[in-house]
Amino acid sequence: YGSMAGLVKRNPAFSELNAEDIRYFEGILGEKNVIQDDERLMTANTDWMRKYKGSSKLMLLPKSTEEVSQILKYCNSRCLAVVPQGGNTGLVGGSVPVFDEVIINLSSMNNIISFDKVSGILVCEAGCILENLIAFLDNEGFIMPLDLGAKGSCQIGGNISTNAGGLRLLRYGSLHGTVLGLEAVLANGNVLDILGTLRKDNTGYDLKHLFIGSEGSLGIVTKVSILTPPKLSSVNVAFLACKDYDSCQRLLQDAKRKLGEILSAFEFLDSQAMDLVLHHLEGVRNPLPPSRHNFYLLIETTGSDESNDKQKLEAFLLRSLENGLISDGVLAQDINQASSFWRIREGIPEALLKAGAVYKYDLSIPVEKMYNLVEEMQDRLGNVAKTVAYGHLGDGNLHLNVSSPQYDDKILAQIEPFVYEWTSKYRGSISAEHGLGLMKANEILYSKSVETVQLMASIKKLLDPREILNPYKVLPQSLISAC
Ligand code: FAD
Ligand code: 2HG
Ligand code: ZN
Repeated sequence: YGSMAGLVKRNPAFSELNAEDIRYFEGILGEKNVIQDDERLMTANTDWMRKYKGSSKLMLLPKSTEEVSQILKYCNSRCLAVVPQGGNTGLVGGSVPVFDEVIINLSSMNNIISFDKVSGILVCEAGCILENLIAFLDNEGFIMPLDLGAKGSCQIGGNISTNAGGLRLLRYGSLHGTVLGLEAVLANGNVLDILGTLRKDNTGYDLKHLFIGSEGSLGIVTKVSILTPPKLSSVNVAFLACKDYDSCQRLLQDAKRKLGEILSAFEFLDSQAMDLVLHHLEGVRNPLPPSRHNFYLLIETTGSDESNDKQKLEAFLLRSLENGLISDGVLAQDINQASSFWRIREGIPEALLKAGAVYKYDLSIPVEKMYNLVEEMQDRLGNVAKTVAYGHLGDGNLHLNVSSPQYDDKILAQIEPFVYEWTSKYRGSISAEHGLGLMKANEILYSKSVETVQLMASIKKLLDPREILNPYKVLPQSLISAC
């Protein structure tokens, strides 16, 4: 598998599931929402990369906050460990059990509760699939403030629990800004109602932030209130080629200045990422005339003045061609062409999966240093594995993937701890947007001080004293005490 599950030991303080537990859950949820079927369990036990695999014998599908509360209250009293699960698209082994933890999947809690057209505030249940929310809002003339390649499966509760970044963060900011409130069920079953719909509320500590990005380790998010921007009429997408990384950086600086308020995405991929997509994804082709380019950029603008916005982008592209920052480029002529450009960028994780084994690193690094790491990594790996680099350049977020036909400990030893040490040296983050999960629970000290991690552990202890919520994830094993 190439995962770290083998390095963790089951906490013996956790109880094992028995027939009486099953009867209790069937009593509160109804038989059809208590899943013991092998095939469904196999899917729920396995992560998107097929790299992390648990052996849970039970998945529960609650339909209401009250049911989540009853489940947790019971699990806490029995010391049964649980894994909150959304769309199971997480990339750090956080959404599947490590051992026999009970899976609590939120997919049946998928109702939209309210939408206020004046303020743009959407309130919904945590199990709503992101793409369904996007479609609902489109009908109302609004958009979600976040978008990501996994939108067809990921849930808003999962997005919030991972503090997902994605393709629009550059324009609309992180979920810490756009989530206005939420409802969460604590380990002991208590329901915390902080489902505010206010832009401004300074009455004491803003506790919703604890649940944004805590990866199911502090509570189960059941409802969400989120601020959505209006859908603007003019969206333009350009796909560009650059000869070197320095040009990509300079273009980013120019784009921020010259495109200003209409800039809505600035994504990059290197030639290895492009080759992979063209090779593995059906129907995807390079929109630029055949020629070898080292880097590609996808720039999107979103505004309200069709002719002005387009003119602005065209003038920017022309200038960039003239001053040599881009070596080629194409502007999408219609919505289908725009989607085909996005398909190239969003399809990279899928193409990597098809190529074989993949080691994923999701790093925040100062933009000017970012590609040095990729080059140093490729030098270390020689020809035993390939680096594939892409990401949200506009946010300083590099997705460094190492691709090889099979998982191999020798390759892993070339990558880690080098990648974490390098990131730490530049005061970067070893998890820009995917979280720590199981993969990086023991690596947190590369990005956070001992005092900070100790405070996190105290907060965990306060909210989940028996540590039943998503054990072995997020915080180092050494801080996880027995129940
Ligand atoms: P899951 O994978 O089910 O769970 C993720 C974590 O959240 C787990 O720790 C789980 O325990 C916890 N969790 C889930 N639901 C709840 C809940 N209701 N309450 C409490 N805890 C919960 N991520 C980005 O940030 N940016 C991207 O651009 C991006 N692109 C992606 C593209 C692809 C193709 C794929 C496969 C993944 C991508 N991801 C990206 C990662 C992933 O999609 C996100 O982390 C997403 O937010 C996870 O949502 P989910 O519903 O699938 O959660
Ligand atoms: C993306 O931006 C996702 O495409 C996935 O965050 C990144 O697969 C990855 O490394
Ligand atoms: Zn990403």
